[in-house]
Amino acid sequence: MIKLYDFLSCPYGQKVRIVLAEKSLTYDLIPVDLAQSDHRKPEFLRLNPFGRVPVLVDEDTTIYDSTIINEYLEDEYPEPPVLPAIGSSAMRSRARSFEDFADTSFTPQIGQLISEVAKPEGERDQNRIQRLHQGVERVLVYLDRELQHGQPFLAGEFSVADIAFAPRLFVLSHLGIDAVANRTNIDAWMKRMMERPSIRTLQGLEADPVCPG
Ligand SMILES: N[C@@H](CCC(=O)N[C@@H](CS)C(=O)NCC(=O)O)C(=O)O
Repeated sequence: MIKLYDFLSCPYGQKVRIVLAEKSLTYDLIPVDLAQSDHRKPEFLRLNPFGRVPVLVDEDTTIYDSTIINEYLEDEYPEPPVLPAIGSSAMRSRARSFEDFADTSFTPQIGQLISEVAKPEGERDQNRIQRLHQGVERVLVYLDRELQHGQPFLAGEFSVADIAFAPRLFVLSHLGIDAVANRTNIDAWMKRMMERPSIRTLQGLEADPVCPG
């Protein structure tokens, strides 16, 4: 039985949970409470010396980092795929580039915004909030342009590219950011994603300032 060590509002853990749902894989979810510093306990550090969720254990195999976990799941449980087909090298690298961009730029930027707006009003850095809003706006303009050629998802079929953006894309409205106004391609893309039961598992999850991602 697969075990997933995770913190529910972690966007990286959500990436893995979407892939597990896409592939109809059952697993035990083992909560790691970041607010209680569970991730700094020796038993967790034995699984991931960097002390971060998510971690996936499949029999004798222990893997950390959402991208690497999802690559493992794709290798081990290939159907249905979450990467463009082997042989479509350009499309596969496009999917991976979007995933990397979401993980290293989009997701952390929104994490910072969540932390900043969670502060008591008098302590918020309004200039920082404005800069972060502008950064998110630039990404949305870019994504809308990337989706303009009528393909259903960022790298053709639904893939890790879309999965990596989904966790933070669907909390933007809680931050007062309208991702879809005047962006018909993003609007259609988000609606297509919401048709998938795997993406609907994100519904009701709040953006948590404990999770820096
Ligand atoms: N690159 C990692 C990032 C994972 C990550 O940053 N997880 C956060 C929670 S959202 C964490 O565990 N933070 C605890 C810490 O850094 O102390 C991945 O994709 O899995």
